[in-house]
Amino acid sequence: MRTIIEPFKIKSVEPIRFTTKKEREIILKDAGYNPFLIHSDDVLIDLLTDSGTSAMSAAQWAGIMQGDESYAGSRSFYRFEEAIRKITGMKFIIPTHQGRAAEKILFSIVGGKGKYFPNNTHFDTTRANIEFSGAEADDFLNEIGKHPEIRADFKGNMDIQKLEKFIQEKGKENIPLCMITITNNSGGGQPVSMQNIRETKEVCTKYGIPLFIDACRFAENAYFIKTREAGYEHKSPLEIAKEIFSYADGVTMSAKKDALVNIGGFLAMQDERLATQCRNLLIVTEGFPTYGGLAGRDLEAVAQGLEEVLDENYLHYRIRSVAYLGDKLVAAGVPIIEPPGGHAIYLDAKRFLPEIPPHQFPGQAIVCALYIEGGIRSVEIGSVMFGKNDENGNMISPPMELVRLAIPRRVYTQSHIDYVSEVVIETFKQREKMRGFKFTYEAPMLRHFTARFEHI
Ligand code: PLI
Repeated sequence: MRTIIEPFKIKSVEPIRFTTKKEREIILKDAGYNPFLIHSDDVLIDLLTDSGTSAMSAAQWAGIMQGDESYAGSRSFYRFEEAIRKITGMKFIIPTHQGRAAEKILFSIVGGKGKYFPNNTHFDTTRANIEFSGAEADDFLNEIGKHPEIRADFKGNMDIQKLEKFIQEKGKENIPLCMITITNNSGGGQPVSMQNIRETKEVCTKYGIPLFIDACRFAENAYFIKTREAGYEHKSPLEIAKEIFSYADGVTMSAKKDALVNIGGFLAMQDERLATQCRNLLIVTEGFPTYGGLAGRDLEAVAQGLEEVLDENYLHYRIRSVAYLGDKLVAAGVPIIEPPGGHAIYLDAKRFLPEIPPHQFPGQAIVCALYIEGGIRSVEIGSVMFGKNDENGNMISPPMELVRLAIPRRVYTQSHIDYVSEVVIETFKQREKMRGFKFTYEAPMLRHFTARFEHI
């Protein structure tokens, strides 16, 4: 088979700045060993996130020029609405400035004390918005999804039995909606099968609970269904996406992922009463319902991006280029979540650094080592991000300790990725030298963004 090439030419380039190892040691120390606090000019390859970091196409930039900046009734809004409706079939489409703004509006209305929200795995902002409302966020990831070393096709699937048991225990009247996140970002960017989405919907229907899809990476999920689930191999990504959303009563989406833009999001639903409540809150917090926190030009770029992301050549390249990095690391013995996910490679910090216990943040130790070794910025998804303290101040760790290498869309070439694999492999070889960390500052919520650390 021939090399799978980037399905685009590069028209505009942005230089990256090289630093020395000595310089990076100082930079990282000054940032309290938290790469979120580093100046991006000091990063060589930025794999912190795939969110808002995509390269836009010439057609998207052309759309930027054509944006209609009218306060009300903008032409760009109607294009945005049509593009989302074509894929999701939702009746009510509400633009927001990013995904968490959609979550904030939704959970301010349906959340509150005594309410429960199940999901395969809540992303951190979703969990935070639910908890901020006073409600409880609960994860029901299928058992196989919790074992990084096991290769399976759909490790993002919901545990349907546990979900149903939970609904019976808590009472359907206390569960305003159920969510499913595609792909499952916090569990390794792993896809959810169509069958599992259908079964989740069946359980929801049985108890009269609406199903909302967190659709950040819906196109990548659709492509996994096409290549891994029987009966979908001849369907287009658009046809598959339409079927996915046919099981949903609502959608939240950060357009910063699979809409290939740098800012944007939306909330969409079939229920008019809920949509009216959401729009009323939108006016207070985001803006008028035909722009909702975005400029007309942003709405154009989202509409165009949603078309481009469903292109099969693009998705083939996208999924393969992430797997390319994963395959190189596995061949060198580096422990990762297998198989590679859709938008990122997740290093398994528990197996990478078995000597460093979760409360000493092995993931953070790897994140820091990758930066010093090669100027690569990654993010810990483990006890720093999701750890909680019990009443005695002891940390309760999440099931996995991971380091995410998120691949921005259409940004890095194969040689950048070759470089990344070399740095990760070198870091793995030197793992005996790595030490754990402790907090010197931690915020009460979403602590990973602003935390500061020192070496143990
Ligand atoms: O970053 P926002 O507010 O546009 O979107 C929040 C959000 C919601 N759901 C999921 C599954 C996400 O992955 C997500 C944002 N993800 C980020 C920022 C990431 O780095 O993965």
